[in-house]
Amino acid sequence: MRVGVIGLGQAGGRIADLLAYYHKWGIHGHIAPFAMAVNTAKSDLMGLKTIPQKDRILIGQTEARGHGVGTLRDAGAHVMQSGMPAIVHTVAGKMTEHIDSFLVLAGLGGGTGSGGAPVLVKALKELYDHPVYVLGILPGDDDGKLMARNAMDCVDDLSPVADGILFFDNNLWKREGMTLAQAFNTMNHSLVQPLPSLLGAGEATNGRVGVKVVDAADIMNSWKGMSVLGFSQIKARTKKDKLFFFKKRDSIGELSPTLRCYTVIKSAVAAGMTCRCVMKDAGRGLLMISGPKNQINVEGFFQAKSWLEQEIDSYEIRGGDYPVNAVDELRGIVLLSGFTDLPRLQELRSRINGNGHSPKESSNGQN
Ligand SMILES: Nc1nc2c(ncn2[C@@H]2O[C@H](COP(=O)(O)OP(=O)(O)OP(=O)(O)O)[C@@H](O)[C@H]2O)c(=O)[nH]1
Ligand SMILES: [Mg+2]
Repeated sequence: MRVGVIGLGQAGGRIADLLAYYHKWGIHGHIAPFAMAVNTAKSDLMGLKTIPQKDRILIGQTEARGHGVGTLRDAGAHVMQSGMPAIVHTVAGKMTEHIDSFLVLAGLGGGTGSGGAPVLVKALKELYDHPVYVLGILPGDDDGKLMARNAMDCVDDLSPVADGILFFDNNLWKREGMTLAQAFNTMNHSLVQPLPSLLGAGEATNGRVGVKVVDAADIMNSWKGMSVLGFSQIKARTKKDKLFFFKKRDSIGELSPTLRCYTVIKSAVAAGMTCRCVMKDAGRGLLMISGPKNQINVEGFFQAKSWLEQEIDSYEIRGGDYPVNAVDELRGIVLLSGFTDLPRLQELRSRINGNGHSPKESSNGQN
């Protein structure tokens, strides 16, 4: 699925820039024909590396004077509205490229991204027939109540207008012992890494067509409402591994091809979700295995699919394989979608209401 990427605010701009980088240098073909960044802070735009200068749009210069809107959502919404002619002009200039949908990226806790995302999504929906998806970053506990409130208000505003919202929870992915810049960088890579495998599946070119192809329509039909994404990878068995069969192998290395494919999907759900969820509340799902063609095992794929069917209690599961011979990992991707609520959203809601306790969850927090 080819997406037109628009990153808003600091977090949105950085993640859009990274996605543009993966598009430019990755092996997954044409996934993001264009990427733009929109911000009220000039320095954030200047710090980007891949998005071309002309596609970095500074809005609200009269109000924010290039310094951001200081976590004020209303101000973010206002400047997005007044900056819309410039944004629409740039988007219109990009539409000669074929895209299947828009992907709007934003930190939901700040002012520019949080206030601006619903305004932009509405405008894109009015102007184009393409679905509009949002990748929203949820604030961590350290970000405080104002950001929690902004995020919840943003989710309320986005839910009726966006086709799908994919959540990434900073609280779940933060790692201790790093500077903030390192932590953001690591989180952004964790978030962006699975996207080319997910989006690239339908864009496979000669020689890379799977046994069961996932196309843009499959992704669109699977990505509806609130969603989370799971990702895991295990090293594929190379010819060298097979040659040195007497070498001590780790437990993953000993798995049969069927079990390896099954395991990579289960691990994506168990350890690699962008945001915790209650699995059985998902309305639909999409699973994908990508990696060297000779390592993708159809039986393993179908076993993983029927496991997922049982876990999410829905027959609406799509999926397929995506052969990529240039990598030496087997990758499992699981998109769970159609949630009406998520444990982290409940947590943020109770933080705003002064109750710091987490809602009741299952033991591992995933299902
Ligand atoms: N994962 C991730 N989160 C980020 C990054 N930068 C900021 N955040 C988070 O995003 C939220 C704040 O959003 P920002 O994008 O900084 O805010 P903004 O949209 O620029 O809005 P203003 O600065 O208020 O104008 C907080 O939860 C931050 O922790 C980043 O690069 N990666
Ligand atoms: Mg900012």
